[in-house]
Amino acid sequence: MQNKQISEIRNLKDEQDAVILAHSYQPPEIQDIADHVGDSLELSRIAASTESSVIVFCGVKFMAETAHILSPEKTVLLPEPDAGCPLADCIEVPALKSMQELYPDALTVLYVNSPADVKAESYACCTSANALAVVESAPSDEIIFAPDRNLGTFISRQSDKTIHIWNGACRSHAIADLQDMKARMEEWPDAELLVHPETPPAAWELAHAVLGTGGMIRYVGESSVERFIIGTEEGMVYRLRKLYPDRVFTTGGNIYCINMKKITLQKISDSLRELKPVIELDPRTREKAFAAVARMTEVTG
Ligand code: CIZ
Repeated sequence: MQNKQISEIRNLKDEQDAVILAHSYQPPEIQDIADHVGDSLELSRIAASTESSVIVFCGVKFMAETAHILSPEKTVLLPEPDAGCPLADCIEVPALKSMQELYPDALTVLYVNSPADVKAESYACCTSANALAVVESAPSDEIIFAPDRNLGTFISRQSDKTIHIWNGACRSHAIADLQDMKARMEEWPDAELLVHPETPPAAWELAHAVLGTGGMIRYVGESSVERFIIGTEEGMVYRLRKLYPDRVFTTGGNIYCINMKKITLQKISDSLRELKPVIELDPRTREKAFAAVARMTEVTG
């Protein structure tokens, strides 16, 4: 059954001149069928430069919206329209505007995990891969960082700027199970624990390194350590195992995002056949958000 679905997707992809992008948190079979697997920053850059006329985005809604903002002339498909992001949902325009009124000299740096209309009110977006670099390159010593409080705190500890942090969090990472991380470390005392900056500061204290997913890939590649405990969404363990078959990886903290698991092979195939659901944004919002998203893609982490 799976083989039939895979060959159907490959045929439809050619017929529709499509490229399949998958986030590193996607399930194994989705990562395997994708043309590119990566983090938000890598996938945004590919979406901006691809020559394919259709982009099938296997991730969550804000990621597909970001691809649409960068490539409005392409058809961007999100095979499961209900794949949302509770972190993105925890910020809305009126509340951000109130914070901006409170700190009129601050520039807003917005984690890309956010709605398009909020991006439109921000100076620049960032991902975990380049958050510090975006904050440092913003032409103000005062920054509003939203919506992830843990990433904001992580950045503020490395920057001399005054950073006002929004009180939002990723539901999966913020409740990382520290006891599970400790138990894995006891089982594998020679292993290194890598955690995501969306996890709480107490997890950073246990960890050997605090990194976004792209940073984790680089870190493992440059390390001579054999075993790693991965404190981010569990899909990342599959990605790392594929990239580094000579190393050993396990999950740490039981971090699981239900929204990242909503896309299936069947949904990709239906989406390609029917060319829907298409991501559309109000053109004014899209155009206004472009500057903030483009700044994100220009800054290297
Ligand atoms: O930026 C991304 O893609 C996310 C959600 C996590 C990461 O660290 O790559």
